[in-house]
Amino acid sequence: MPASALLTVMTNAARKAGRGLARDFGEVENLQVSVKGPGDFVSAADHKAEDTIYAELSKARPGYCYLMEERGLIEGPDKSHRWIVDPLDGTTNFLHGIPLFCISIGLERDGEMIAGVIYNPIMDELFSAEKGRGAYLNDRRRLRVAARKDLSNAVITTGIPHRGRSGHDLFLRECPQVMRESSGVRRTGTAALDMAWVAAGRFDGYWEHGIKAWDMAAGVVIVREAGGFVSDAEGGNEMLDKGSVIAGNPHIHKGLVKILADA
Ligand code: LIP
Repeated sequence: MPASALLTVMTNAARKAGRGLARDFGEVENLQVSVKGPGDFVSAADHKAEDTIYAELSKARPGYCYLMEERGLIEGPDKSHRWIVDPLDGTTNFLHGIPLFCISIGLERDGEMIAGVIYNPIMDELFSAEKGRGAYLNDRRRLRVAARKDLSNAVITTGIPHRGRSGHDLFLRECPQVMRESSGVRRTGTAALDMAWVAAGRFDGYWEHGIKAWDMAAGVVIVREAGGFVSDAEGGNEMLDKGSVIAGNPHIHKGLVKILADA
């Protein structure tokens, strides 16, 4: 299906910012061995990517509101549309020279996610979806969640809370349950890519607590358009407000909701 005008705008913004991030990532790999380290450089790269995305989106759709990782909330006259943007999801990976990071751009209309683009510039993989029009990889390949029905065959990805984050005890209760029931647990370090890879059928399911709306907004619509289910940790639809998410194909999603509730 040819990309709509909306997805073209989002894709162009993601690819343009992605070119900058890919260049900066090359530099970061060199900075690993410097005494100062790459910290300031990465934060500048993150801000630059956000500037690019903001400029592209506001040129194409003036008046929309924004929720961006670096700029926070920006009100516009059009209250029914809001861009939800993470210019660099997987910042810690990027900082350490690990090539797993992405740009995530979601569009919310009247409180519902209606379009999303997640772009990994290193693998040149762009995951996109618009409500009712399906989910695609690089505009060509239709995405479908995996068909596995049993948790026992499923590979599940998650996020592990680290220093300075809450939820350590909860994770230490939940993870053993999933370890016991599934065929493997993974941790990529980027929530947006976790969701894109669920949509692509690479992971069968994903759960995480304590993340932000911009980490998951685009992923919500991409997973759903690939035939998957997405909910908050209680099985409801308040992922963005609660900061918890469970995603997967309908069978695995159901299984995860149950075992995580018991944890
Ligand atoms: C990160 C997530 C990651 C999660 C981290 C963090 P950032 O986002 O995508 O998977 O576990 O806690 O929120 O900070 O790289 O944009």
